[in-house]
Amino acid sequence: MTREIHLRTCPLCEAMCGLEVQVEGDRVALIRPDRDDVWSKGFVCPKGTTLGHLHHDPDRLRTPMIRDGEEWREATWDEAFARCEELLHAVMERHGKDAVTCYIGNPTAHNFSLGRYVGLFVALSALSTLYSAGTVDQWPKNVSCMLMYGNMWWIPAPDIQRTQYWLVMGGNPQASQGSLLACPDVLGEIDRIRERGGKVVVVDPRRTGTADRADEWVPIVPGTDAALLLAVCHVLFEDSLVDLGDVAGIVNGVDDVRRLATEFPPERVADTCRVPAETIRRLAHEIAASPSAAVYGRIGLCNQEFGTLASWLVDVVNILTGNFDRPGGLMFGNPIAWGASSLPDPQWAEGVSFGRWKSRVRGAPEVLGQVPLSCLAEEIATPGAGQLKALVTIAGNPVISAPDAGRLDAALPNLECMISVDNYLNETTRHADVILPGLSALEQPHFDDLITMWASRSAGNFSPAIFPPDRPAEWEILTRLAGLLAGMTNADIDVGAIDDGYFAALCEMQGVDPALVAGAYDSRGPERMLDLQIRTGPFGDRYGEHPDGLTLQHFRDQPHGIDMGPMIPRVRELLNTPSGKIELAPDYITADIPRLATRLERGDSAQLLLISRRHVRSNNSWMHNVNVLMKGKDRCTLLIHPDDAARLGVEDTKLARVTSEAGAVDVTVEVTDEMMPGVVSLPHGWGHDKPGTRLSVASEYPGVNNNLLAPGRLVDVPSNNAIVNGIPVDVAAV
Ligand SMILES: Nc1nc2c(c(=O)[nH]1)N[C@H]1C(S)=C(S)[C@@H](COP(=O)(O)OP(=O)(O)OC[C@H]3O[C@@H](n4cnc5c(=O)[nH]c(N)nc54)[C@H](O)[C@@H]3O)O[C@H]1N2
Ligand SMILES: Nc1nc2c(c(=O)[nH]1)N[C@H]1C(S)=C(S)[C@@H](COP(=O)(O)OP(=O)(O)OC[C@H]3O[C@@H](n4cnc5c(=O)[nH]c(N)nc54)[C@H](O)[C@@H]3O)O[C@H]1N2
Ligand code: SF4
Ligand SMILES: [Mo]
Repeated sequence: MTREIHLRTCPLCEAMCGLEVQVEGDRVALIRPDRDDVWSKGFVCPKGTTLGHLHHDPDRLRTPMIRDGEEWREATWDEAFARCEELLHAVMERHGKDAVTCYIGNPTAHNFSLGRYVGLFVALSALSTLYSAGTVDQWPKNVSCMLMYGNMWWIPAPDIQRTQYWLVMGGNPQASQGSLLACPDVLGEIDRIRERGGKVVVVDPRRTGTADRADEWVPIVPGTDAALLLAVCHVLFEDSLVDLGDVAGIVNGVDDVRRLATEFPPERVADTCRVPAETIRRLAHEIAASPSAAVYGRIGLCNQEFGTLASWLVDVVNILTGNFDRPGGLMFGNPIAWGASSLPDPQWAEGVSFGRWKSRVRGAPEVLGQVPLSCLAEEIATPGAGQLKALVTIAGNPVISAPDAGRLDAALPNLECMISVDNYLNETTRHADVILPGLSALEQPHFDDLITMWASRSAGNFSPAIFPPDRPAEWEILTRLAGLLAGMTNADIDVGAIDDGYFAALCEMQGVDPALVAGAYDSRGPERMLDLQIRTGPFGDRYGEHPDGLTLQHFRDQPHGIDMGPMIPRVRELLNTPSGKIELAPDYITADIPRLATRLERGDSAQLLLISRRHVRSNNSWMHNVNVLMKGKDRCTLLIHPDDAARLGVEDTKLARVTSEAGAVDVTVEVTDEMMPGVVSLPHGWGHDKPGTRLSVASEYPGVNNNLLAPGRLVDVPSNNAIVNGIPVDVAAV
């Protein structure tokens, strides 16, 4: 049989690797890296080569599913949407619209149509609350970027391809491939930094695979990075190492940071962080002395007790040392196709404020429009006016990924209506009334959107669908669901007309007359939107105004992608704060420093502290159904230092019980000196032992869900982000 070759970008993570997909008939025969991809140049990880397994996975849903008592039946799309209308409208009539909410999960950021249409869904559905994986992920960084630069999604990333010094805090690209830092082959970049005489330091409670590739590993007590970074600022001021460089004229609040940092000399924080004061002093001097340096923090700095302070201080150190908005420092991406998230958000037209409303049950004030994900369970389970009765999940598995996962799992059956837009019948969607499956990665086009906002280069690559589907794409599903939530009936909803309205609004935001460009298209949906994103982006043709500029057609013609060069200084163009300057010391954030000071008084935990980890062969909770990724030794183990293991009498390869105030799990122990004493680690994304799922491979390797241990009440106060790192636990032999 002849083999067709298709080139496409892997949509699974922020590395955006170029793949060569070899197809025989309707089967994927082989996937290997595309060595000529302008961005990834042949880099790939084991997950990327399994897109064919995902596509052919017999467990993957291809037909809508409707619950019939305890049974499921396959349904037509018309039947499924009719059932959605019936259920949603019944809840809205009986309990009002405030009884309906949605949960938006991580793959939304990676999916061609979900990423571009989730904004339409949110605007049109006009739900009063929504939950997302954001508050178990990067919400602290969203808060700090919103207040410092004026847009929550312009997140500056380390320019690791040009830096001479990289300080990695709470990130493990060896597993994750980099996050809020889009660059292929991050470990290769670490080697290259070192080859050109630079230095890489990893601050992490665990000696990770990334730390092994770096020059130095600095173990730190979970949740104490903000104290360490404030002490770094202290040293920068004390030793006259502050030099803002190019951004000197556009920064407010340097004196405020100086004043605040005075209170945090390294000697004051050293015991709490368990990092020697001289190490902190040396790090500050190394950052300041290097020709260029980039401090970077990721999930370990967000999902922790002082996530906002830590995320903010990462940027502060870069700014104070002149490593901001210049090559080799922290820089903003310059996407070829502007991301939907970079558009001005009408809710902030009058400026940003917090706590505009509070959650009903625990009274959590909203932050950037969301309350903690852990509120969802109690809002469903607690009777009274305003109780949630209907939930729409979009590409999310919160029964695994949300703190206090056991409570959410127990609460979901109380709903009168649950609709899931998802490709699997899994731990979460087993509670749904209707499941509306999306397309596989190979059934839809691809061109990254959000992620390019922090990409190391202005590169782009368009992937047409390999197996054109015979069913709706997710943008159509979302648009129809949003129409139903807006009170329309299926008969009233004209998905195409709604999309035309959306497209026209986007054109107007870009200063393009929709009537003039309408003729350029004979199709609707995200592909049309992508062409607009490219043509009105920084390199675009603006529909003929710049005849040499780019259009989507250029990417169709160049299947290995187009690279328009490295990051460039952009802060002056992007700044959107009321003052027009970088706000180095936003009051909202610095008001949290007293809480950090209290932490310094608290002393060491008598209990062990549990942190999470990732593995290169897992992807959050949903790729454990790919058999080729599951071979090899058990990865869902409790990592524990030999001294702790000996003290507690737990043994390698034997079971231990891990107990927190939220719950307990029994898990296999792995004794290793890669953990610092006093800290234990479990991977996140496991716990596939629930009945009623359709995950034939994953259920053979269930593992345990570490979010059964994460108490939902624990949040980083200014951001509402979950604390899933640094959870006090007891460990005992079973
Ligand atoms: N303890 C602990 N908890 C954590 C974390 C941690 O480190 N530790 N990390 C947190 C982080 S950073 C994140 S992002 C969240 C993730 O939390 P979630 O987003 O809730 O979880 P995922 O495991 O990514 O689940 C993705 C879901 O989308 C479905 N899916 C996959 N691809 C598609 C698609 O293309 N279309 C549709 N419609 N569905 C699709 C899958 O079947 C699955 O149900 O977990 C968070 N929770
Ligand atoms: N293979 C794979 N890739 C992924 C994912 C996946 O599940 N699998 N998930 C994707 C998603 S949704 C995300 S958000 C990114 C996350 O990307 P990363 O942030 O790189 O994620 P992790 O690999 O979990 O690394 C987090 C590190 O933080 C450390 N840590 C924990 N607590 C603390 C602390 O208090 N302080 C410090 N300094 N360090 C701490 C942990 O030991 C761990 O090494 O990865 C993405 N990429
Ligand atoms: S690193 Fe792996 S999962 Fe991420 S884009 Fe590349 S191949 Fe895909
Ligand atoms: Mo994430």
